[in-house]
Amino acid sequence: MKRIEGSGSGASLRICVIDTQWNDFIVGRLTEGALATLHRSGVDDGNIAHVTVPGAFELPLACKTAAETGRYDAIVALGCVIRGATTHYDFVAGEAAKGIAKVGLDTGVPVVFGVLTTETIEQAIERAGTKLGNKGAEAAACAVETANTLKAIKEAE
Ligand code: INI
Repeated sequence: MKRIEGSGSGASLRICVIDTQWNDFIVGRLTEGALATLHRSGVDDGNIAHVTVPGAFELPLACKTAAETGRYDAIVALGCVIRGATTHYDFVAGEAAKGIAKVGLDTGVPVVFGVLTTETIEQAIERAGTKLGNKGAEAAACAVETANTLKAIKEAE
C-alpha cells in the first residue's frame, strides 16, 4: 500500500488570500489569523498575495481569476455572512459556498472556504479569534496542507 501525505510546511508555496470589505470588523480578524498562520508555517511573505473584494458574493469570481493565473498553489477565501431579517443571507452565503467549491473543481487549484455563515454577530466574533478559535487561521492551515497533499498525489510514483 502506498500512503500519500502532504506536509504542513508552507516553504515554496504561493498562496493568495482573498477577503471582503463586508463585515470588516470580523473579516479583518480572519485575515490577520490567516496571514499569521501562513507566515508561521513557512510561507515566504513574497509568495503571499492579498486581495479584497466588496462582499462574499464576489469571492467566487475573484478566486477563479486568481486560480486561472496559475500563480498560486492555493487560495484562501475569507468572509462573513450574518443572517439578518431578510432572505438575502441565503443567496449570498449559498452562492459563495457553491461558487468557491466550483472554482476548486474547475481549476484544480485548492480554494479553501473560510467564510463564516452565522445567525448572529456574536457567533461570528466567537469564530474570529475568541472563544471558538480563528477560522481564518484554520483556513490558512487547511490551504497549506491541501496544496501539499495535491502536490504529493501528483508526484507519487
Ligand atoms: N456580503 C457579505 O460578505 N456578508 C453579508 O453579510 C452580506 N449581507 O448580509 O448582505 C453581504 N452582502 C453583499 C454581497 O456579498 C454583495 O457584495 C452584493 O450583493 C453585491 O453583489
